[in-house]
Amino acid sequence: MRCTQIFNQFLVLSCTFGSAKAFSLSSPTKLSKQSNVALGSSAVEAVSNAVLGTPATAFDDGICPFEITTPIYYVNDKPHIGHAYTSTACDVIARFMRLSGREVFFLSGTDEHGQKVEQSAEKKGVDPQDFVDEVSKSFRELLDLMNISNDKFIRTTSQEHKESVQHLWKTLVDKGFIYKGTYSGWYSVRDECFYNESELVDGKAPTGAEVEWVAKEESYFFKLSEFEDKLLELYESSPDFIAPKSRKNEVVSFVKGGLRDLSVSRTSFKWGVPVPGDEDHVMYVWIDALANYMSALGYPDESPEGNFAKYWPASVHIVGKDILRFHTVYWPAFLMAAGLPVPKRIFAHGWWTKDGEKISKSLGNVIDPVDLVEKYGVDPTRFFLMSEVPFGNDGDYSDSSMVYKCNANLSNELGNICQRVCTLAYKNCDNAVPQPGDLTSEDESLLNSAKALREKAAEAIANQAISQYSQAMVTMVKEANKYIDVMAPWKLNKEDPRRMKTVLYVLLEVIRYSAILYQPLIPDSANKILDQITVPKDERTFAHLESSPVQPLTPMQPPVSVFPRFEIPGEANTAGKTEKPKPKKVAQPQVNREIDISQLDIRVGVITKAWAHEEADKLICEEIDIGEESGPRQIASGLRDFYNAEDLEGQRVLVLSNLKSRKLVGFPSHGMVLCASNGEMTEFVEPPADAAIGERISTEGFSGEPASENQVGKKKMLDKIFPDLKTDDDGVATFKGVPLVTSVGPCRAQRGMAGAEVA
Ligand code: ME8
Repeated sequence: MRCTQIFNQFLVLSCTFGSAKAFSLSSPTKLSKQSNVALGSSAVEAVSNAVLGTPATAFDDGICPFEITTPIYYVNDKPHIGHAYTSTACDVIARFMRLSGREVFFLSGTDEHGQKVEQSAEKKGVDPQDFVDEVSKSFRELLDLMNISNDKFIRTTSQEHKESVQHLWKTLVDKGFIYKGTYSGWYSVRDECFYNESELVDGKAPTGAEVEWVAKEESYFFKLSEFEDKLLELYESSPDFIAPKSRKNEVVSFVKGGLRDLSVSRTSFKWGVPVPGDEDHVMYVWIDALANYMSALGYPDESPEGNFAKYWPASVHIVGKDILRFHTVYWPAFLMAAGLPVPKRIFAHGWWTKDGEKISKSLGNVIDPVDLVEKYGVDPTRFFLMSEVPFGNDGDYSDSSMVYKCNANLSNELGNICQRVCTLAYKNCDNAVPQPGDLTSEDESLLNSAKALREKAAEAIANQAISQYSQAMVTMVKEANKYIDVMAPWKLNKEDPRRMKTVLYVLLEVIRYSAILYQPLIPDSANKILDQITVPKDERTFAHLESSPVQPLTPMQPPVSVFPRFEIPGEANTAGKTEKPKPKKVAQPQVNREIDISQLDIRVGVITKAWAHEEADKLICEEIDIGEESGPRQIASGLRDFYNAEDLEGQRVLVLSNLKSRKLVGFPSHGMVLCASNGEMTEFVEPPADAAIGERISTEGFSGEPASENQVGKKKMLDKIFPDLKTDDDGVATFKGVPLVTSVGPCRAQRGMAGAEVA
């Protein structure tokens, strides 16, 4: 009721103020139409740019300037999926923070010194500087490719960085934390890490890397042993310093196990930052590398107008779990020793494997992000990496999980709803955003879910729970898809065009909320959607969610498809399709073709209306949307003993569509709904919830165009095909034992009825 009133008020105001710049659907925030109108246009702008911030946490007040960093990557080899992963995760958080109105410094870069890099250059017979110049470029290209919005790319071979790290070194010397001694012990070049004898496993580093014995070498030491208690105190007083929480114990027990002073310089190779005043030594690569987080901000320039004063301490360093120790033990110890604040949080994410195996060159299973982007595009790759596993957990890459995820959540859900809504609005509302009427409780409920989305997403991002943010987005779009199935605006066009316009307007608003909030994850696609629904480019921040609704009567462009649908690995039926598949009406010649399920045209459908047949007591009459331009089909099914007609609206079904229309007790029925029956019970065979309406069902090994309606009847195809259609032990519908599938998974009897006949 309240919403309806405000909507009416909006309509009045839109007459008075022409474009009706801003209105609020029962907005709980201060950014309402009334306040904007009263404030005048410059104030409106100020309100739109207001800092919303993100939810305050124990480690971040939610409004201060925000430094986020990737690890700086070694340039011993070209980038792989792991580097794309960390960079994308940081990018999602950085973009989210910026859209929330926060000032962000997002840093990435390359770690170019050390023995590992020196050896790689030697192997190639190239001068180390030329070598690092070349490889560092490939990391910058990776960031461009993945659409990463970093504010700076730091290279540790740059002069500014070298001077900065030398200043840090001198500070540590001045404060009495560095002394000269001799070192002997185990060192792993691959890990660039010293190991105690007790840490070795079968003569190797605990990571599996080879180790070498460093015999009595002059070295500078950092007094790490003095920081045992201070570090434990830090972990105690800042319980959120190490995340996820499950990682904290391993760090605490490492520190409790006793810290020995750390060798921080080497004389046996040259590729590093020279130790000030003792140029026979180069600094240990980790002291050099960790300092990048401050050198990029201009450290040691601590002037109030500089970036160091503004952004340090960093809000969060995102790192792989392999380098947690360096970031949670050595780094805070160096900083405490130098009298500098420690970063607020270190988040260690998990590790990607491929088909269950560690990714490594020797196994030949390295995943090249360039290949992924070529095959799937930037946004689907970003979406998959960010949503497949909770951030912090390990993940396994396979092409099929990539395809299933992107087909389900992007193409079939987000892409599908945008295209359906934009097409309907464009075609039926004079190529423009429709003018809405009064809202119903269903409209309000959907709009309220959209309004609640920012808070949910922001809560997740504030805690680096990136997959939770993605899940909140996916859930919103699913809800919108349910709403459109139930509201069936395509039907309202004839029956109640005013209501159709309201439904489409509500959907456009929900798409606007979703696309604005989707920008951090899939920036290009989200902006394509916003272009289509006519959202001005300067009204796409989170402050505009409440202040700048879609403007009725704004001209729209002809809709275009945003997400491709990918072929399931090993199948060829849906390759490269970018549009919702449409049932084919024209049949192919059937010369000498064996009769099998491929001659049937089985489509994913949704029941949009159902009622009991007035005369036949077994029949339910249905209208079923199978994605046809002409609108839903009418079909009658003998289901009254098993279902109530009034419960069936929104039910997803499989429709056998290439059957001739025939009258069933006077009702023209065009097609058949597939069900599983065991003689006693009958239940629908359902497509996966994420399958696109109109998608054709396929069965591996049985491919081909469907037969014409005539041929299906004349050749009695159903009699030949139905005996081989059964559900398996899991209730999955099969033909000759091969599952009936959509691009997002198999079709199953509703309650899992096993061994049943399907017809
Ligand atoms: O460690 N799965 O650089 P690096 C997920 N230079 N993430 C992965 C991954 C995988 N299979 N492989 C790599 C270094 N990563 C140092 C860092 S920071 C001051 C110095 C990601 O090239 C992950 O984030 O080995 C890991 O921490 C980072 O790449 C390491 O990159």
